[in-house]
Amino acid sequence: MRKLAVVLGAILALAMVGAAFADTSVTLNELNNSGISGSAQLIAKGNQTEIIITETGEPSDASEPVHVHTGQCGPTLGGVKYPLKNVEGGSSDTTINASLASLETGGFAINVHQSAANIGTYVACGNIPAVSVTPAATALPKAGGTPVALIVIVGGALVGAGYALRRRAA
Ligand SMILES: [Cu+2]
Repeated sequence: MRKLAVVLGAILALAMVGAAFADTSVTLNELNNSGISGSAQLIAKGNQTEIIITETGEPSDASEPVHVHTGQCGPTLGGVKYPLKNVEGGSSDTTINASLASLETGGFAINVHQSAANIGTYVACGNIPAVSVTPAATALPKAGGTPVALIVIVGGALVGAGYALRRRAA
């Protein structure tokens, strides 16, 4: 029973670590009374990131340009860094040539425009949050988005705990 608990704990811990590093959710907030809001899921894929946008309130015939911009939503929003596929029918799915870590600096936002003709009208925007990563984790390669250092630390701690339990049981 104890061994089973340790194994289940290890699986749960690794799943939690993986979830914390493997993707990010960005809330897209309504702008200019557009009635449009939603979210973007950023999924780490090595040197690439898949960005899946889901919106509510988009007019059925709309095709909204959307980009990763430099800066943050509001007065500091900068230029287009990575174009994404237009949001149509409330969704957009694009894989860009940038790692998730390179986007999580606090210097990028996802901005949705009303249309190609009304590119200057913003309908929704969300800031990509900054994520602080420990130096040890950044120095090592990642396995499926999970820093190897964390797997080693968590795995080592759990193996140690299991060994202690076995010794106590013997
Ligand atoms: Cu834009």
